[in-house]
Amino acid sequence: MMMTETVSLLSVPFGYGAGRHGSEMGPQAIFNAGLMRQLSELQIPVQDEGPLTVPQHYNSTHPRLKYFHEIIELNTNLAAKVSEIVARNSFPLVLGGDHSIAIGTYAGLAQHYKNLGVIWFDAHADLNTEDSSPSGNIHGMSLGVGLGRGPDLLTQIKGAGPNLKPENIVLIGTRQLDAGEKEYIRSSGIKCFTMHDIDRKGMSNVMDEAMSIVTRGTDGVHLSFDIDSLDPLEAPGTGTKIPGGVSYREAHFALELMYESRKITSAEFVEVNPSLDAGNKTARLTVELIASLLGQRIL
Ligand code: Z70
Ligand code: MN
Ligand code: MN
Ligand code: MN
Repeated sequence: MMMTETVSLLSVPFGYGAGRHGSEMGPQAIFNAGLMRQLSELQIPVQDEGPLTVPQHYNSTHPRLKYFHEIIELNTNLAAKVSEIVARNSFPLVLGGDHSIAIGTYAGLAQHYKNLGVIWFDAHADLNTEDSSPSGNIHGMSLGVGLGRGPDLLTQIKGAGPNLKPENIVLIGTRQLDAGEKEYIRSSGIKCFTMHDIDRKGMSNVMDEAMSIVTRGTDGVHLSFDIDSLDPLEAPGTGTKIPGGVSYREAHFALELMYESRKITSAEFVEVNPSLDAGNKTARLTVELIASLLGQRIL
């Protein structure tokens, strides 16, 4: 939380963009893990916006894009809500839900920020198109939509047009890319800090470079944090566990650096799936990570 006073918590209990069920229970798990207590310890004024109303399952289907219509409806509503939060100068903190909800979040942000920087913490790049997707799961396409990939999605979700610019985006924690995504990253110039880069440079240097990219010529910085960026040993409660991820300490450090920068203007935490968790470990971790972003210090 950096430029505004109040944090607006927006729960999005929606999981149709993921390949497995359960991420729709993420917000409840994060609340159960003590989110409100943590925020009150930090003495941050919080406005609980309550859970966003999510669409019923439609009968109509799209041949390639799973739950296409539900995702359009959800993200249209989410964009309106996020825009309203920014309009009253509050900091939007969106709790997913699967990563397809990023479409609605940045669609709402785009109504206020003309040059949004985006930090995308994720094992994946979420840059697939209808054609390059191996799964048809829209959470694997959500960053691409903001860049003008996936024309169907684009035209139908208000505000979700090609509002993001490749030079304003950094990926961090990447370790599983599909062929079409690799090609797009190389040709578009999106900065991608893979696990290899984190090992080689250290998280401190990676974050320095990342912050300088997302703040250059931008008017806001959104953090989109997929919990599967962490190593599955730390965060087992997520739908796609990819070994070799960001460590507990690296993640906390990165979020502390983002707090110190005072540049982050919105955030979302997604892909917590309590039905796959060990107890509520991953949700508790998410609460602690949110606390680091919002200024919690050891001393
Ligand atoms: C793969 C796809 C993905 C999250 C899985 C996986 C995408 N690239 N994203 N889990 N969060 O199906 O497009
Ligand atoms: Mn605490
Ligand atoms: Mn993701
Ligand atoms: Mn992911």
